[in-house]
Amino acid sequence: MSDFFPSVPKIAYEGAKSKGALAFHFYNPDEILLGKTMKEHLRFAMSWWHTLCAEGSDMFGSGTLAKNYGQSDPTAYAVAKAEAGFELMQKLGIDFYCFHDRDLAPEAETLAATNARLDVVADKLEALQKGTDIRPLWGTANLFSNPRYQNGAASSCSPEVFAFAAAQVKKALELTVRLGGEGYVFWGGREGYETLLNTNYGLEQENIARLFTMARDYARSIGFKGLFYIEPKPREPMKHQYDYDAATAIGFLRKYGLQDDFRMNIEANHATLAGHTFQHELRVAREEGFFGSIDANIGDPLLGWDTDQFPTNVYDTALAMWEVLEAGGFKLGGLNFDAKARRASNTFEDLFQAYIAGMDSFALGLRVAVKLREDGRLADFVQQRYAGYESGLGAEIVSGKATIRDLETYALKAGDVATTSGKQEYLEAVVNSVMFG
Ligand code: XUL
Ligand code: CO
Repeated sequence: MSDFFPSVPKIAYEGAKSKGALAFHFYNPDEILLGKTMKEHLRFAMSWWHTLCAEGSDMFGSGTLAKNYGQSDPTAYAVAKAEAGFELMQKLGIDFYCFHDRDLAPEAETLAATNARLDVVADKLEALQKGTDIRPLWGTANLFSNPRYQNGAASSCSPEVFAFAAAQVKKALELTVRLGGEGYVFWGGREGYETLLNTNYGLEQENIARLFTMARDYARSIGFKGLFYIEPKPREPMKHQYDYDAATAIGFLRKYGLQDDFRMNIEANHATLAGHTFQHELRVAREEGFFGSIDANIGDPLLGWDTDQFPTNVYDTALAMWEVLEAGGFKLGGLNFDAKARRASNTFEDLFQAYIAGMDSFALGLRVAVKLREDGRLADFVQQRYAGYESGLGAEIVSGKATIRDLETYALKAGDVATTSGKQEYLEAVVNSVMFG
């Protein structure tokens, strides 16, 4: 193993009572819950971009933590970054990583030279993966940073730009397959519009579906067995992005016949930007049969932008893990920390502590979700609340037997209806009693 982070040991589980700052307090990877280890339930992944590339710059100032790994040559830097990534994952016991093509290696003068640089990094990644369980949770292509994508990628007004996007996706798919990746993500960073005055909305939507279809068909032809994901986000960088939220993206997939190959990658902060809770987005994905993967982070409800903070709110992680368990758990997806330490958390130790905080928070969320299921009060309440649809009038409505005339006859005779309490505060207290009892 490399030695980029000499002050950080392999992180061990020390339990809730330990005050160790570089230890897990709630994430005990081998502990069995509901028949699976915590590690199998949570399937944690490291994001290449925030973790290994981003140095903490913002629009008002430069980076606060240098991540050049002692290299200035772009290819040597890319290779050293891979070594640093593996050291970090192995110290944290993380088996998955997520990458954009551009995170693995910076762009060169031409597409051919860029691809050659990616091949060097892929050789290195293959060597590092050997003898470990580490592999990509998903790969993706960065179709938003280069100025050529200022009008969109697949949704660009220019077919030349569409061709460049397609070429990048093809190479990113090949890398994902070569490295044994289990998924491929489309986040439509610039797929949207700033003003409808210059936008052919219909053609842009169709062209996005064309790129997805080409990607699906090509990936299957080179042996990709994994899932594709759409990662919804309503805005930022575009004023309006087409994959606004899970419901919108699912409607799109069904319209274009992509529902068998694509699922949702739900990101907590994107839910906040859409005016939804994280749990809402997971519930929509689950109920529609599109639950897939999670980008684990948290936004700031007081701010209207994507702060990508490490998730530490256990109430949120508990309700998210409730949805994950109700969906039957992750199949090929997992929990990717699309999160960055705050700009003033400016040491590598902070980065490890950020991961520990995030992993422990999801471990706590899992533990609470398991207890909520065992407690049973929430599920029983919901079952009882809708029990009217199991017999009599309700069963006739659900089975389609009752006509609108029958229902009018019923209502005219009934006089009035009995109302039932939603009991929200009681249920919120139940969650608290399970969490802290
Ligand atoms: C941006 C975002 C992306 C995707 C992958 O908000 O979440 O990093 O996760 O392109
Ligand atoms: Co994301």
